[in-house]
Amino acid sequence: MTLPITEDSGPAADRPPARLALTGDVARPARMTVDDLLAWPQHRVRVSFECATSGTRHHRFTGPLLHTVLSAAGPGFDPARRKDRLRFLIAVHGTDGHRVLLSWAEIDPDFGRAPVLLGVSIDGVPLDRTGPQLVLPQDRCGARHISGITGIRVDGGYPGPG
Ligand SMILES: Nc1nc2c(c(=O)[nH]1)N[C@H]1C(S)=C(S)[C@@H](COP(=O)(O)O)O[C@H]1N2
Ligand SMILES: [Mo]
Repeated sequence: MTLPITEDSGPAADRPPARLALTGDVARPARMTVDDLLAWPQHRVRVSFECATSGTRHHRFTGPLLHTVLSAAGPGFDPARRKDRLRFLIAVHGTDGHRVLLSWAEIDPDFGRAPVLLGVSIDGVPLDRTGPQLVLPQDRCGARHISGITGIRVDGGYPGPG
């Protein structure tokens, strides 16, 4: 009797590559896969963070800088005027609805210089089916390390007071 050839049919193997929608005040909105994100210079980082529920966690990530990827999309500020960038927000959301807001200035090399990555692998495992993960080496808490990112929206229209 011939047994059927069983393929790797785990949930990850069945899924198509995850896509991330880059939208908002950018000249070139895009839908990107983890494969697309490999086109940028890759950084590697070890992070340790504390989780309120599961204690200290350690991970290795690789991926491009968030600032590099978003800059290439052409955010709607005048790059020559540093002050013009300060009203921009970056909203990042994951498949499960977990959401985080960053300011543009936080990751801008002229201001906060936070080396935030769009992780494309975690602990040596590619994230092409799960989607990229936000990596914030400067954070003590793990909560902003959003996994399964489905969307990033750049928003320069935050209304000021009055
Ligand atoms: N999409 C998504 N990412 C998330 C969360 C979440 O609820 N949804 N929780 C965060 C929290 S609170 C922590 S501490 C880390 C935990 O990561 P780890 O358990 O995989 O180390 O993931 C973060 N990323
Ligand atoms: Mo957490």
